[in-house]
Amino acid sequence: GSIANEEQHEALVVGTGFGGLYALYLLKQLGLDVRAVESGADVGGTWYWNKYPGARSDVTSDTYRYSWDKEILQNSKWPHNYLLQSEIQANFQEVAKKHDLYPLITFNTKLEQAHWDENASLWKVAFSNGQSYAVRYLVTSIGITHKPYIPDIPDLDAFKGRITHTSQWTPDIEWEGKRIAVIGTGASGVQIASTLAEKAGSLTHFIRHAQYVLPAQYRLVSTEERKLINDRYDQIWHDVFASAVGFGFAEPNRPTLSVSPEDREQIFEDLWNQGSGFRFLFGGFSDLVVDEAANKEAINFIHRKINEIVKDKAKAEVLTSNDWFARRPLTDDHYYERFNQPNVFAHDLKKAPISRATPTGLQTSDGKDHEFDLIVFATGFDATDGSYYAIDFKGRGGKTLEDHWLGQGGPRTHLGISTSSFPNLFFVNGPGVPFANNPPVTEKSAEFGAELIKRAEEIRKEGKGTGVVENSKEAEEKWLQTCTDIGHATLFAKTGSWFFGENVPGRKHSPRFYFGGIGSWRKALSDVRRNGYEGYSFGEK
Ligand code: NA7
Repeated sequence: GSIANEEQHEALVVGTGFGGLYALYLLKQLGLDVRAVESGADVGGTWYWNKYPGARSDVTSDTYRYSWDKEILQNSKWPHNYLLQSEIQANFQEVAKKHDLYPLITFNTKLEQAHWDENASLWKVAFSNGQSYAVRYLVTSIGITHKPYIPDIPDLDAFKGRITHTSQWTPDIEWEGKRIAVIGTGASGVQIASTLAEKAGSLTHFIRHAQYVLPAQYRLVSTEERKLINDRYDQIWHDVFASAVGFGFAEPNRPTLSVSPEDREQIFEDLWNQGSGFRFLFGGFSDLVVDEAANKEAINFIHRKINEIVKDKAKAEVLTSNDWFARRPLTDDHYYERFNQPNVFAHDLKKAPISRATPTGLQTSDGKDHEFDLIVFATGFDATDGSYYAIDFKGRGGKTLEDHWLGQGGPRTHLGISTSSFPNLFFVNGPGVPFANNPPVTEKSAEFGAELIKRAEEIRKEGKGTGVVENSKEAEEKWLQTCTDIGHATLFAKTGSWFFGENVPGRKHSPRFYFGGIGSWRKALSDVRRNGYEGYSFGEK
């Protein structure tokens, strides 16, 4: 039944980052009565929250943006080859203003509950501000890295200094001249450690798994270069959407061992000088993430660089990884050289893990007390599907998403877009979308959801059925199998990370992404469309 303060709308979008803001625009264009809720105080999603010093994109400025607004694409200003957090945030604000999206968004408000009402064929949703809606369509774009993960450290409350997680950084945090601990060496940990080290009193990077960090080669983009990019934009996006990883650089079809050692060294050197971890991993050779011998060549090259840059051999050793170079590649211009400062330390957690916190810092298992004013957790997120478990979702028969996903070993979706038993629920960037440059993936993901909604509305209005959209169990099992098979053919599957849900203790190893690339995912989407939305039912009579 309906409750007193329940508002009726046709559709609700949850989240206003890359995916949500575009989904909101698309549903508004369809003429639906649509609203959005956003837990932050402004648009931007991940880029609204992650304001830590050094937060920036490591995808180049030309393709780390929307492709669909040609006017903004041509005119928005980006002086450098990478975007700072503030620049990305400004871009979101520009889009939201131009397309009149602000009036549709309720800020500082979380979706807390979403229950499917079988009789009414509506989602009954409740928010942290006490409001509730009944909506026919629910589109979630709640972020693949939203819910912070902070490991259990005994006695952490005893620490008298300041504690923060990278995604919870606020500008009032004093750090210049302070003694700082950074725990974690993912994209966030490397960026923040490199930036804080510049003006810290001292900085210790606590490293459990060292990583491979490639330079960014951050620089100004000249007017001529920008004009060339603007002129080529149609072609750039065409290539991005047909490619594997979608970053705008060419993806050569050249195995690493097909060239001579001298040529290989030169190619790696050129990639190093061009900048970007993504380019290094995907823009030089075709097989670095699938062939062990190829991967080893890349590893050896980077090890040589670390040894050239880092003068202190003991520090260099801690910074040197023994794992495959098959996690999310990292990018930073100054990370390794910071360790040449006498006040910057690399602590090997494999040798001496943190045993507990003390009022003045952290104690490691070798009995050493490390004193700090500030502890930064760069320990990542309960990523991808993790964002969903914070919300009380109930689908058909009261089934929870946690049951449906974790209860069966991991999330399963049809193409990353939807899941069975949860009708009229559309994920933007759900588990099972391609691992690739994120903005292009969110666009195609939002567009496919909007397309299914459009089709459902047609069927309902023509009286041909209820218009309730749901994918079959078989369809999602098949996609999960595809993601598993392709994932297991890569070294990503052998290198524990959030790509397979392994960063959160207790989770089973199961793919969170499709590693087959954007181009072939789009082909799968268009095959579904061509075959009358194969795998989907629309409540046809
Ligand atoms: P990531 O990539 O998940 O990195 C988390 C880091 O935290 C990683 O180095 C972990 O070490 C480390 N970690 C996690 N738990 C612990 C404990 N208990 N002790 C020590 N170290 C720990 O998160 P990010 O925020 O950097 O990046 C997430 C994505 O957001 C990123 O890829 C971007 O696309 C945006 P491990 O290597 O597992 O040993």
